[in-house]
This record gives sequence, C-alpha cells and structure tokens, in this order.
Amino acid sequence: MGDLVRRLRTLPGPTRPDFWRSPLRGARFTAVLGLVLLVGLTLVAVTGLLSYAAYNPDLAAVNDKTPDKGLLGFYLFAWPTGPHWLYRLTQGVHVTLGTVLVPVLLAKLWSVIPRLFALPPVRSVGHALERLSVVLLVGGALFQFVTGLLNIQLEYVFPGSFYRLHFYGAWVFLAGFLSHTALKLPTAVRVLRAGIPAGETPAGEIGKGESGTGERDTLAAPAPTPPTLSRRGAFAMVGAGSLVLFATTAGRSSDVLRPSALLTPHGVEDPGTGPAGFQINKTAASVHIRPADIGPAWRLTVRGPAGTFRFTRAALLAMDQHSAALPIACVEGWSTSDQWWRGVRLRDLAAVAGFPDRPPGVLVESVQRAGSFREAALRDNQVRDGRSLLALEVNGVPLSADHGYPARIIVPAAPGVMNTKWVGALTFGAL
Ligand code: HEM
Ligand SMILES: Nc1nc2c(c(=O)[nH]1)N[C@H]1C(S)=C(S)[C@@H](COP(=O)(O)O)O[C@H]1N2
Ligand SMILES: [Mo]
Repeated sequence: MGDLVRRLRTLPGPTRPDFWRSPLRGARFTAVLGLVLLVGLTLVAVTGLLSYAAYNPDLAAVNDKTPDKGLLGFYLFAWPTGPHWLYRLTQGVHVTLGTVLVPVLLAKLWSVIPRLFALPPVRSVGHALERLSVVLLVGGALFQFVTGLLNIQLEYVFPGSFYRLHFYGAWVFLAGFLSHTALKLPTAVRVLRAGIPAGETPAGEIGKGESGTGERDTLAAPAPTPPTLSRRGAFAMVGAGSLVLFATTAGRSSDVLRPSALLTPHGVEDPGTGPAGFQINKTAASVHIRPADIGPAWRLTVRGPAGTFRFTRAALLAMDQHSAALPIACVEGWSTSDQWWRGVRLRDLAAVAGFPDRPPGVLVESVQRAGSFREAALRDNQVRDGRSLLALEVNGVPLSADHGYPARIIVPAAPGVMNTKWVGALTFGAL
C-alpha cells in the first residue's frame, strides 16, 4: 500500500504534490476565505431555513412544498407579522448574499484543490469521516448554489421541485458545514492568530512550508512558481468580484434601484408608470385569467360558521376601508418598496363569517384555474393583524388586472406567495 502510494505520487498529474505550483495557496489564504464563508454561509443557511418557515408549511397542505420532510421540520414556528419588512429582509439577504459569496466560494475551493487529489485518499477511520464531511460540504454547497442561482434566473431546468431539492440539499450541506467547521475552525484561528496579517504576507514566503505557527503548511505548494500576484492582490480580486455582483444584484430589492439589477430577470419587463407602475410577477394573461372571471359577474365568497356570503366589489367598497403600507417580497428574492394598499381588513371579513373576536386562520382561493399559487392558507396571527387586507386599491387607484383586480390579499412580513391575487373565496376556520 505504502509502496503504491509512493509510486502514484511520482506519476505526472494532479496526485503529485509538486503538480500544484501557485505560491498563493497556503493555510492563511484558506483560513481567511474559510472564515468569510463561515459567517456568510451561516447567514445564507439560516435565512434559507427561515424562508421555508415563512410560508407556514405546517399550517395546511396547500402551503407545503415538502410534505415528506419529517423531523427536518422540527424548527417550524408561526411566522410573525412584524416588522412588516421581515421577509423582504431575510429573503433579500438570502439571495443577495448567496450571489455575492460566489467568488469567495470559488476561491476557497481553488485554494484546497490539491487536497482533493491527495494520496492516500483515506488514512484512518477519523480521516475517512473527515473526507466524508468534505463530500457533503462541497457537494452540498455546489448543489445549493447551482439550484438557487438557476431559480432566481427563473430557469427551472432541474427535474423535480426546486423547493424540495433545495430544502433537502440545505440539510446535506449543513451536516458537512457543521462537521467541517468543528474540525477546521481551531486550525484557522491558530493560523490567523500566529501574527502576520494574511494580506501582508509576501507571496511565496509561507508557501515554502511555514504557516506562521511553526507547523508545516500542507496547503502550500512544495515547489511554488514565482509570484505574479500578491495574496493581498488575490483577495482584492475576489472582493472586486463580489462587489460587482452586489452592485448588479441588490437592486432587486428596491423599486428605485431595480434597473441596476442587471443579472436577473424580474417579472414583467415594464410595469408601466403611474401609481400602479411597480413590479408585477405574473400578469393576468400569463396565468389565463379571463376578463369574464374578474368582470361585473365576479363575486367574493366568504364562508364560516355563520354561513356563506357573497359580495360584489361594490359591497366590499361599502364596508370599512383600511390602509397599510406594505411591500411584496417574493421567495425568489426580489421585492417592491412599500405600497399603499387599501381595502377590507381580513378580521372584519372573519367577523362576517362568524368569528367576531379571536378569528382563526383562513384558506384563500383564487379564481385562477390552473398553475401554482392559486391558493394559500393564512394563520390566525396573520388574520388578526389589522394591516392584513383584502386589498381593492393600491396607491390610490383601483387594482389593475395584473395587480389582482377585483381583490387581492396583502399580509405584513409574509412571502409574496401568500398574497393571493384575483381572490374568489375565503374560508375561515376550516384549516
Ligand atoms: C449553502 C447555501 C444555501 C443554503 C443552505 C440554502 C438554503 C435554503 C433553504 C433551506 C430554503 C428554503 C427552501 C424551501 O422553501 O423549501 C432556501 C430558499 C431559497 N434559496 Fe437558498 N440556500 C443556499 C444558497 C442559495 C443561493 C446561492 C441562492 C441564489 C442566489 C439561493 C436561492 C434561494 C431561493 C430563490 C429560495 C426561495 C425558495 C423558497 O423559499 O421556497 N439559495 N434556501
Ligand atoms: N392567483 C395568484 N396569486 C399570486 C400568484 C399567482 O401566480 N397566482 N403569485 C404569487 C407570487 S409568487 C408573488 S411573489 C406575488 C407577486 O405579486 P405581483 O405579481 O403583484 O408582483 O403574487 C402572489 N399571488
Ligand atoms: Mo413569488
């Protein structure tokens, strides 16, 4: 065995230690990138798991994209209704930070590539477990980044449901991430504590095998080529890449900056101007809403223990009208600024249905016949919040067909998918 390894190490190719010549590689370089990813990916993972909780999948089958999750749903909780920009923030961070970390992730993988070819592949039981955690970590991270980035490009090319793949992928990644962190964090801290700030290390110097701790630096090239770029220069390149991605992504979360979001599509290209001239994800035509569905014959059905009631739009307008300034924040990470919505409070409609106080949750159904997001269940805390509306107007004008005329749901702090458009029926207390 030992003999075979020695023979393999002398073969030309990536298993030969001196095949990897960059003087940039080394323990400090990897440690800096690793710590950035530790903080950044922790935030991405936590906001991702929150995104799943945010649409209250445990409330009703219509909300749940991953019904067979089992114990992995242990952390779910009733998503709050405040602050009203909560989901706009969490999902904006998830998608924007995820995008911005791409250069850091790639640099980190590049910095440890020789390790992936190191021989022998497994030295002991402990080493085998460590290698397994790396497989989960690298595989999981690449899978999450590829599916996530494809999703925000609206390229649903993978087989199966994005939600399920990305949710299970997250747990595979987290298993690798947690064990990798437990195994490597002490080393990273030791290497960085050892003095010389990483950026200032003359390239090539610790490449000669000195990590600054007196231990051998096994990430450094044993026979490095002369440097063409300092470590500080390499960090600057990675940082510049992240900055460009930030500048061309962050605008997804603002009406004003949206034109700067060059890298990702964002719904209807031109939502027009005027009060209703803000982001539209799906037009009425794109989900086959016919004019007759939302014309004068339209009625809202409200069901509950007090009976079944039908409202015309005029009857709804004759009820107490309330306003709330709320954004729409899609799971795909884009969001609008706050818009002024006006209409009937959900809790007032619950009172009509037979719940004058402490209303329960509600099942919301659209007149839309096919496609996803036709229905959604809202929890009692969402119905009780006075800002949760069946909106009839936005920014002082009646809803346009594309914004959900005759009536749409708007709920504070909730993901966009909870804000059902072209509402046809509300059933209180049946969840
Ligand atoms: C290690 C990295 C990542 C982890 C652990 C992670 C985790 C998660 C989790 C657990 C969800 C909820 C899934 C569900 O609702 O069923 C989610 C949602 C999402 N993620 Fe990620 N994610 C990662 C990276 C990314 C990246 C890089 C992007 C794109 C730039 C991205 C885009 C999305 C999108 C668009 C959603 C919305 C789908 C939803 O909430 O239902 N993710 N993420
Ligand atoms: N009936 C219906 N309501 C819906 C949807 C839909 O496809 N059909 N899409 C949802 C999603 S995913 C989002 S993000 C918001 C987007 O609202 P907007 O199209 O007004 O921007 O509407 C939600 N309401
Ligand atoms: Mo959405």
